[in-house]
Amino acid sequence: MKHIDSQLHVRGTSEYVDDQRPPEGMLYAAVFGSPIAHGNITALRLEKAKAAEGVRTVLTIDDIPGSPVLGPIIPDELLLARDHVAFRGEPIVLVVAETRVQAEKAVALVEVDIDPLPVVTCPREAHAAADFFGKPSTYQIGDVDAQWDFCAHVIEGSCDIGGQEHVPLETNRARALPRENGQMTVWSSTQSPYAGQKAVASLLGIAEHLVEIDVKRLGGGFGGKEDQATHWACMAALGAHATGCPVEIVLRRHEDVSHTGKRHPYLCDFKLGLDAEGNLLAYEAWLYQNAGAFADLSLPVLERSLLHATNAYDIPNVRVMAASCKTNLPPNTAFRGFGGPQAMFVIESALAEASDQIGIPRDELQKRNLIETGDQLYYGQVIERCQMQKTWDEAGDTYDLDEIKRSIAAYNDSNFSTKKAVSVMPVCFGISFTKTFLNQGSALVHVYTDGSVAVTTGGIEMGQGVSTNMAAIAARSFGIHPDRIKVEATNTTRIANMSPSAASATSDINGNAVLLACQEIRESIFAALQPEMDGELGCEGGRITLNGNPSKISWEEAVAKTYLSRRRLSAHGFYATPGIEFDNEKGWGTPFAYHVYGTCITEVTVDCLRGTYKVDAAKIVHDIGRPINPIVDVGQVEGGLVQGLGWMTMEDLVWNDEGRILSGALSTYKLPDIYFCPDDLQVNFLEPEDNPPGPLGSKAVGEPPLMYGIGVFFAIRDAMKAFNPKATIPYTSPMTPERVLMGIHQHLPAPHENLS
Ligand code: LUZ
Ligand code: MOS
Repeated sequence: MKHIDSQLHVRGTSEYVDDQRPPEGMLYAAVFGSPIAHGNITALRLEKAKAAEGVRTVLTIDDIPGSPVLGPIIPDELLLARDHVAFRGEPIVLVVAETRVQAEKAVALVEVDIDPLPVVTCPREAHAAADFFGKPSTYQIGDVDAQWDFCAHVIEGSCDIGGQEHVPLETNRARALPRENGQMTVWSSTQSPYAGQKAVASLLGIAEHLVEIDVKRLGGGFGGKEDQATHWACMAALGAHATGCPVEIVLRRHEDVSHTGKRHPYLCDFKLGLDAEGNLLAYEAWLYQNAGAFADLSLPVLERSLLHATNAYDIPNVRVMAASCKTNLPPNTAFRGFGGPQAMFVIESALAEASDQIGIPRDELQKRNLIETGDQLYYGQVIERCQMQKTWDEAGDTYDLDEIKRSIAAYNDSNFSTKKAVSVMPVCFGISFTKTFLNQGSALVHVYTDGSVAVTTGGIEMGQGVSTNMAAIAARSFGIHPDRIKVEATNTTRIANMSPSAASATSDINGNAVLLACQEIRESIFAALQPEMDGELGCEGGRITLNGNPSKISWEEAVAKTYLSRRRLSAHGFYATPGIEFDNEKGWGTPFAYHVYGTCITEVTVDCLRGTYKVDAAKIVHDIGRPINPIVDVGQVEGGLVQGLGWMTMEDLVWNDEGRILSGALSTYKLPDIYFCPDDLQVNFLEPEDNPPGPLGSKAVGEPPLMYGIGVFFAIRDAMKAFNPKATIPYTSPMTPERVLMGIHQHLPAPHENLS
């Protein structure tokens, strides 16, 4: 079964927020953002903007009828700044005009005076000033301090990890339509319709049931629309409220980059203790998160970092300390992996450093310390059904790692200016929202009397294929062809209080809710048939089965009979993930329903004269449980990998000391494209095995593959060392070609010395 949107996408007929025919009289909004990163607003002059052609209204915080306050965890943000700005691009004024260009021209006429304040862009500086969101926290097990004396090797170092811009094809946008009795309908490109509903209601000072958020699909989210799509839904709703007309706002790429947050950059320190054989005894890490100007989701992101500090390794003594540091960058936010990737980069760096200093190959250190079933992680969870070693061994065997190493060694012996290297990257990623209460979801299933089916869930289709999965689940439950199922837009009037589509858990939570709803309808149908059909009933191949054998009754006949006997053909399913509990303060419990495992072998060639590189191969063995749809899953694995490769190599967010982004356009912020993708990209799944918490035994797939991309950093690093063994290469990402060149050519031997 293909992705159900694939035909629409290829033909360009899939509908997004601004593809619907504009309602009559629709106006367009644009935002004026702060021209500097930090300061106090002393004057705001709007006359010229108000007088500009086509302008209907120019709005400030004083025009907000309800509460201007936003913030999912800490209510510290204003939709429009009042007297203080904390990042460059922070929205101050909303202009509503008859066309988008008129609104943008009027924005350019807004005048503001701001008394500048000192700009902080470095989290260590914020840390020194104790300028935090929340308070720094520590998760630990064992006694790290008591271990160092017993370690044969104690390794220390630091990492400087770059952020990442989400770059969804569809930038942030929303369209709001005022309705009778003060009601507001908003079409929003959001991963979190309920967050949008709540925020619009509070902004307008009305009850939540008066606000309807509708989402057909997104052109990509990647976490960037988990919380920060809310702002644009609010902007559209504010404009619509003020004018009484429908209002749309669509950000241009450069606006999207400057008004919204990104993946968090982190600065980190690590200390790793090993015995003489390379067994890990103790690990300590300090994570300084660059949170940006407002809290947004930084604290839950930091929590996920705290829960992924040892990646796939069993370490008996662990202490991880983390602080969310306030800086004058746009508020950084959710991004595929949600803090996990940064923490994993740190432990992989520590292992690379240990390998350099001790002389044991990195993959030997990794393999020796992989987690196993029954190991207790440092936050209390005991690992069940561990597939870590299995994916590692299968990757090594399937792709013949030994042969790869031999041929790379031979290549490097006979080539001077280009060098090859291979890395192995294990991934262990926890599935569930770390805020336990978010692990709930609902589905509404209708069966019409012709046997066609409509499914609504709280899951957002953002390209990842959740709709395809929902259709497959309902189709399997009713034993009918998936083309009999329509997956409806996600809408807050059909599904209440939904969690964001995030944490890789969307198919799990919503798919289980679909199963429960379908089960209720099946029981209703079976009850209608039971008087005449005595035995075990089921649905398969478009028919009702009796004791496992096809009966004469088709699905359509059974549905018609159920209707005529006045039994239900609609049901609402509610699912809450069982068996999880976590004390966020103590950092102890069982936060995850399960973990996803996998191993990626990455091969690179580095041109050591130019600093450029090529990813020759990425070969993955991934644990997927019993897949609902292997095509969708392979797509997620490949996409996650490439997004991770981009994060580690070319996606370079550069800020100047004034907090201005210097790589804020696609001309300066380089994304991986089809040419950058590994020539040889292979994805194999482990032999299917039921994952009890997943719908139909499946496992979540959205985020874990991103972290396979981390392997490329260490492969490039090894190739650099093959060229210049004396190079000291810092654990600074992304590993751009410039960094490769600078790294290789430090400590280069003088020309008369023999390089080898
Ligand atoms: N969002 C969230 C997430 O609110 N909580 C999480 O634990 C999470 N994890 C990954 C991605 N988004
Ligand atoms: Mo996310 S990082 O919105 O799962």
